[in-house]
Amino acid sequence: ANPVRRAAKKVTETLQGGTSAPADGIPGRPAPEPPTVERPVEPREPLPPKPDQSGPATVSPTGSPTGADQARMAQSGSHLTNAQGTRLYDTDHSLKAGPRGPVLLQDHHLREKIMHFDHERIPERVVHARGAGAHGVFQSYGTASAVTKAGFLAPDVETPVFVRFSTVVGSRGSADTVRDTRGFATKFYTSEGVFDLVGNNIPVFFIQDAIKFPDVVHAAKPHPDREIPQAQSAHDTFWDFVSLHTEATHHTLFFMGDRGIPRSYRMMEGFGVHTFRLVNAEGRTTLVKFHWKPKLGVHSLVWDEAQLINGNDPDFHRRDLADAIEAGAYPQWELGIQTFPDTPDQTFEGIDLLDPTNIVPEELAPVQPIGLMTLNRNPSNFFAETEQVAFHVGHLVPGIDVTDDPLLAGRLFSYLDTQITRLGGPNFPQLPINRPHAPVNDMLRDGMHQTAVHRGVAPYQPNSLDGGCPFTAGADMGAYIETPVTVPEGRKVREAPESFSDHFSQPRRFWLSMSPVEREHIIGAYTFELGKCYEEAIRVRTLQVLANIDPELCSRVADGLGLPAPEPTVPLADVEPSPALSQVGGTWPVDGRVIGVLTGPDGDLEGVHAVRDAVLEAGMIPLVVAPTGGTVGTGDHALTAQRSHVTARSIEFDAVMLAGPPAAGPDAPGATDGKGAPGAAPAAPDPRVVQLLQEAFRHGKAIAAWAGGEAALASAGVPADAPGVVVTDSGPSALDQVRTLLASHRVWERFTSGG
Ligand code: HDD
Repeated sequence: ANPVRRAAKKVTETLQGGTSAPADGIPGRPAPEPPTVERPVEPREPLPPKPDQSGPATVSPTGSPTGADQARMAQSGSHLTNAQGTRLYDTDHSLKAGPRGPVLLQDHHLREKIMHFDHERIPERVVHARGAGAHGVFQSYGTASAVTKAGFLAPDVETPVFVRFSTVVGSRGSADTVRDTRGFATKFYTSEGVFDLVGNNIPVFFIQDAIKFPDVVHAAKPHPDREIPQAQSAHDTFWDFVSLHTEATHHTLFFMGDRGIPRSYRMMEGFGVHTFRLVNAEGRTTLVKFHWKPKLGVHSLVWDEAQLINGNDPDFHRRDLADAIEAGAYPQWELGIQTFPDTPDQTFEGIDLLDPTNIVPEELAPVQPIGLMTLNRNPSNFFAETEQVAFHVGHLVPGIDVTDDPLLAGRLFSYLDTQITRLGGPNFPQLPINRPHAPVNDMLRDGMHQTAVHRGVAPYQPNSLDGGCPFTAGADMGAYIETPVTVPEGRKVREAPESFSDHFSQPRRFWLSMSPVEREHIIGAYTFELGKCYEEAIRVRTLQVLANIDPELCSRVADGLGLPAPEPTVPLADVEPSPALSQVGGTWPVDGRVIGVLTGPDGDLEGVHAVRDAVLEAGMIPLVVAPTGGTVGTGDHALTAQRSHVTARSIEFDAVMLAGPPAAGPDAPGATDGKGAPGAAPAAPDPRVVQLLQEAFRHGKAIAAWAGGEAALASAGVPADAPGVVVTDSGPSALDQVRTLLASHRVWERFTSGG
């Protein structure tokens, strides 16, 4: 059906027909290109029509080229060609000496095609290999202008961005919803050059000094002998390391908490982690920490759900992000800063700002919003954009400078270095996704994969042969000038400052800030992870770490492991909780939430139509589940089922609604048509529906039933009067209550003992 393929086939047939030139061509010249065929963009049921997906934008909102033209050039013209632009008439058969004869070595098309294929894969990222990206725009509020001269943070400036979210430990093909930290890296294509904010969804890090990065990563990666487990921290080497290296305690506690299993990339915070130094137009400096706050709130999966997802839909987060953007439910984050005076000791309220295992509670230093990011376009090509994007903490713009955080210092080396292996040479900034939108006039030359054709004869400074060009700029012309901070004099030492040695006060603050249900999740996570370790010594040592955080945490995990709980070896820190760390207790927008509506031929299809329309109206996504695929019902109320009992699983839905009597199970009489035998007692619902309801209930999801749908609840052991279970007389009224429940993310009352 593809018109371009049809056109190509026509030319192929003409050539094979033996004429020396196509009928519409001039002998000796290639046939003219057929007119460009616009491919229709069809909306995908049940999502609303997608926005323009016609390809990468060639011009940014500021009018500068995005570099995307180049990407299109690789696909210009409508005829299939080889890499040199010569048209091909057949790409399905090798050149042979007769149809059954040997393949000829002279088949240059075969050799080129296989050679390129053999080299299609590049090394995956050594960490953060698995990820998903999206384009968007950052709108500055201008509120940061007092503390930074960065042009993109001036009032009303819009800057194109590309964001890549990732897991850390797993390989490129690993599952999305593993327990792990998530990367949150943003590339701002500013008019003063590229600024990368390479952060995570957790505000602290495992190590205080970059020299420990290979250690923590080797410990977290699969065991080197058998290369298992994939994308997991629940194994001996990880817990061996973090129990010995107690500065990892805070980060470990964070990702044993709910932030280790986010519901969606759209519902994660992002943190720059380190303290950065901002410089304003007068040269005054301010220390800051960067925060991304999702408009949808910070929400997580529950562990049982996360594990089911990894089997059922390993691409869950990737799909969720792309589907939401395609449906027009653009995710948004506010960028904010915590600001601290740039004092010589670089501490705030006794907290060492150079120690990346510390947070500064928001109650002590509120996060001040400085702009809004909206992700509104999916990548056109995963490899060219998401895989080839290269972030670097040293991609800075005037007004944003680094501090002496020793973790940041090592990163300033590592990110450039890794691209040489991963992207095959030093010219990765020329790849379309990495190209700055500001004019580039560097004196970097040659190297692997050089695509620029430089002019002039004097790529050196100073020169007279190229007229002295290009010229260096001063501060008034937007040059990047390092802040002339005073460096403390000292001896050369391999040591950490004394202030880096408290590894338990901040973890204790985190624990005390959690709600009861979040604490249950943390206890469950430690019990699971340590229960997967073979070495008892590692479990015992970790219990000692937990004893130094909190006795209840330690004793509950010890109970689960069947081990005695040790006494703390340090005095328990006297710290105030930080309520901002808890994810439970608020209400948030429901945009992009997925509602599964279960029905069958006997269901209230009119009601389902009304619910479906109202769900779409509310910016959410309805998925109709019926016994089989295809159409449910007949006449005006007929509906298309997006999922059948074979393809549906609870994990896809944030809430489940039952519209009418449940379809009978496969063993029930007359079950094939979804109806019970005439006159027979109501048949037991399909066991897959029962399972779906049980999972949704166990995972704290809203469940609603009307028009007889409630009959399935009893079979699933779901009490009709349980919290978050709605039984009502019409679909729209059921949806109203489901919306209210969804605003709190989950029915928290259901989690009395973990989940
Ligand atoms: Fe890193 C990738 C975030 C410490 C070395 N890191 C990488 C990515 C993120 C982070 C989000 C993926 C970027 C992408 O999507 O392409 N890394 C962090 C944070 C850290 C951190 C928030 C601590 C605050 N990283 C860190 C250290 C080192 C590295 C201490 C080395 C000394 N990180 C790398 C790397 C990666 C990387 C090896 C792998 C692929 C890449 O850089 O481009 O260079």
